[in-house]
Order: sequence, then C-alpha cells, then structure tokens
Amino acid sequence: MNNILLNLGCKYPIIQGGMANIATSEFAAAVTNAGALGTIGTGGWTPDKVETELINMHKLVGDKPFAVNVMLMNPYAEEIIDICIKHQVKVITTGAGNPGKYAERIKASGALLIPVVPSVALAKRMERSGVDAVIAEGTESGGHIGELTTLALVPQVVDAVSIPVIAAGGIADNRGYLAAMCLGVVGVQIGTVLLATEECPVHENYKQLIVDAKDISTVVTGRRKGVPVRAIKNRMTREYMQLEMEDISSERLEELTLGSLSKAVFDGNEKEGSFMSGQIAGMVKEVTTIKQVLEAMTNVKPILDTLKDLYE
Ligand code: TUI
Repeated sequence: MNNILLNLGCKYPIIQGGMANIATSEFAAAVTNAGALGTIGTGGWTPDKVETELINMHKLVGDKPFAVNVMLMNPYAEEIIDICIKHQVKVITTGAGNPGKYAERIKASGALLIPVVPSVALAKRMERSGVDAVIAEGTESGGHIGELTTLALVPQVVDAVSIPVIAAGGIADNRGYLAAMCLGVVGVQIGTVLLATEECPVHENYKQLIVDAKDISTVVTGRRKGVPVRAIKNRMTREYMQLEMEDISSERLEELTLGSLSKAVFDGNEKEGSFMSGQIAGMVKEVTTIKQVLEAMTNVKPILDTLKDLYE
C-alpha cells in the first residue's frame, strides 16, 4: 500500500502531536519505538535545546522514523528548521502558522514537510507551496486551535487537495480512528490520549486531570483576544477569560499565560497551570501505555464486523 506514513517504516499510520514542553526526545522515541511516528515538539525551546534533543533522539531510535514539530510562533522557528536540516531530520511538521517561506529549503534537504492546517484555504495554499501532506486539525484538539470541527474540516480538505491528508482533533480510540479513515485520510495525529500514558513526562497531576475530565471539562481561552487555546477549565482559564471580557491589554494577558504551560507540565500547579487538552479527555479513563493506546486504536476489526452485519 502506498501510504506516506507506512512508507516511512511506521507500523501504524499514526503521528504523535507536537505537544510543546511535553514531547521530549525520550517521549517521542517511546512513541516511535511503539510503532507510530514519534514527534519532538520544539515549541518554547531554543535552537541549542533542539540540537541536544535531536542528538539524543538519534541514539534512542537509530534508523526508525521520527518527526520534529516546529511551532511557527516560536521566535527561533527559522533557526530550529536549520538545525533539523543539519541533523537530516526526515519529517518536519509545523503548527501555528504558514511555513510557506521555509518550504523550498526544507524540500531541498530531502525532508518531508507536513504542516497543520485549520482550513481549506490554507491547505490549498500549502499544496501550492509543495508540501508533502497536510494535517487537518479540528477545534476539538488541545492547545492552539482553529474554528472548524474535525468532521466538517477533514472531508472538505480531502476534496480540495491532491496530496495526502492526516486527521487530527478528537481521536482517542478505534471508533475515532476508523471514522477519520472513512473521511479519506491516510492516517491520524493524536495528542491528548497520549498524555495519560506511563511514558508521558508530564506531572502526575496533569495525567489525573485528564483521567478525571468529562466531556465539558475543556474551554477555549483567547478567542476574543490573543491566541485561541483549549485547556482544562481551572482558575487560570477563568481568570484569563474574565480579563478578556474586561478588554484588558494583551500585555497583561501575556503576563498571565507566561509560563503557565510549564507550571502545568512540570509543577502540576492545578490553579495557575495551562493544562492544554482536547475535548476527548472525557474518554480517557485510566493511565495506560503508548503500546496499549496504539493497539486499541488500530483494533478496528470488531467495528468492521458489526458494520458488515448491518450492511451485507
Ligand atoms: O499548533 C498547534 N497547537 C499548539 S501550539 C501550542 S504552544 C502555544 N502556547 C501558547 C500559546 C499558543 C501556542 C500549543 N498547541 N496546533 C496546530 C495548529 N496550527 N492549530 C492551528 C494552527 C494554525 C493556525 C493558523 C496553522 C496555520 C495558521 O495559519 C495562519 C496563517 O498564517 O495563515
């Protein structure tokens, strides 16, 4: 089968999301070694830190495939791309912006370029820039998000471009995985469901918040001012939204968000942390392992058998 993710040597057509401050080389290597495409998340990192992690990654996975996610709002994005090229990274995913101006350089290095897109317009623009595939990410996702839901966005992107499409946002189990594949994608990207794994390096409080979450536990801050970010509802998100309503300056909002992701990831500070999470946190019932997540997600035979009974 000609599939851009399986051709890389992955056992499963599943990418781990960029997850800034969380997706270290250790975590990404655990994902790659479990058979999916592990991704080093470089949002919030300096080029030096990225280089150290890349050297470690090569040690941990050898020839197995992995990606680096470049968060384009990172002021060091361009230098980080140069480091990736220097270290012959084979897959670069991007988020939070348009990587068009780097496309030529990345393609010349031989790497695959796979940007996250929140709309059909950006998907088409990216196709014209020569990218290899796009990740169509729905608003169900955690972290920085667009407006459209996965179910609405993905088939519209699939119809609009000729390059492979990968679905992201709201995928937690075999039902979501198979549903996404039915929309015409070649694979899926997952993040939230991997937070509650033994291998994930986030603070225990973060994992517990995901396990305890219900369907309506996440909110989006920054829709009025700043950057839309989905996270678990807590004191931090309430204060942020209150300030947004009061037409407060963006600077003060930045003060509030400053370091809030690290407060969540490293300190497990339940009041002041930004516990970025997708809407599927309500489906996550326990902390498992990456292997269990991937095996459960790709176990689609029981669903196909039920469908066959219904329609044959
Ligand atoms: O990037 C993400 N998710 C993220 S990045 C992140 S780190 C962060 N921390 C604090 C504030 C903001 C971010 C946490 N989660 N997902 C991919 C994604 N990309 N979602 C939306 C987009 C996007 C948005 C606009 C991609 C392109 C785009 O283009 C606008 C343009 O330039 O045309």
